[in-house]
Amino acid sequence: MSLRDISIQINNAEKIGITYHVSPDGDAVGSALGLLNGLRFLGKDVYLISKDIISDSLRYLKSSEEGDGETIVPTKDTDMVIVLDCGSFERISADLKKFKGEIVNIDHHITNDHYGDINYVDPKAAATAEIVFELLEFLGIDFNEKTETTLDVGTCLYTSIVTDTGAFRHSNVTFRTHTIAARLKKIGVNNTFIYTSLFDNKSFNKMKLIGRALTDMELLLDNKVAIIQITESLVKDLGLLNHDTSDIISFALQIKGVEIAVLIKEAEDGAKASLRSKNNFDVRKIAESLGGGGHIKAAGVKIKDVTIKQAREKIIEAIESAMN
Ligand SMILES: [Mn+2]
Repeated sequence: MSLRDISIQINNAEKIGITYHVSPDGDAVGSALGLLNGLRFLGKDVYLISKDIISDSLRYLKSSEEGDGETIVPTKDTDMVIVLDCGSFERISADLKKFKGEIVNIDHHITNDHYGDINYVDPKAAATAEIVFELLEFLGIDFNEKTETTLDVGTCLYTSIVTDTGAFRHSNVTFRTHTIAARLKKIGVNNTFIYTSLFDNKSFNKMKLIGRALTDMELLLDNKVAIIQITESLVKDLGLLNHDTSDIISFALQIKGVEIAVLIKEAEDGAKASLRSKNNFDVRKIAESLGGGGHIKAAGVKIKDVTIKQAREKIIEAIESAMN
């Protein structure tokens, strides 16, 4: 179904829930709140469904307080749920098992399994927010006009784009990405404020964790692979349970000659690993060989019932065989 047709379906819906993937990142939250605020401005009855509590670093987005982790099931009168930035039914931050209405799945993950009644998956979109921007235009939001609404919505969508493009540095950035960003800039979206809120906003202890993690980082396999390990005791020492580590792993990729960065985090029942690659090395394959998944340049895996040391051995082995 085309985006224009989807906009007509949305216009026909009476009550709409909007949700995203579990542990929502800046794209998930920005896309959802951008759509929510836009639809609300257009007079639609719309609300957020979220098992997750939206992280503090995204609280500057309008209506983010509605992501309080308390609305999990759609209300009885909901006839449509729009799921954004989520590749599979299992990963939705909502319980839709008993939902009888229409599920609209809008996403940019190439691995999306088309779980919706309506599916719109565009892997060329750097962020799901690019699709939401176009959808909102079809719905009647005029992004040429500077209003309180376009500014609020624009701040949400710009946040998504900055998040999923690594602040415009990744290879997923296209002409469309910059065009949308430029149009949002033109109506007054504050790129510096967004960047600062997202990245220059760390707690002192988070910075210490980065320091300790980097101190013990190792280079392996001809200095092409950087490995960072984070133990539970280190995280507990610094009072940083459930913190995000995506910014730590990106430091490892900044090293000259490093092709693959690995971050292994000790968990209660095993270890979680994130993998990133700088050029074209497919880390998704490595993650998949260990039971995980993701994208070519960013993937993850959870390995159960292992020590962090054993997890490290398994991952190195998998990388070694993938490199040969
Ligand atoms: Mn995304």
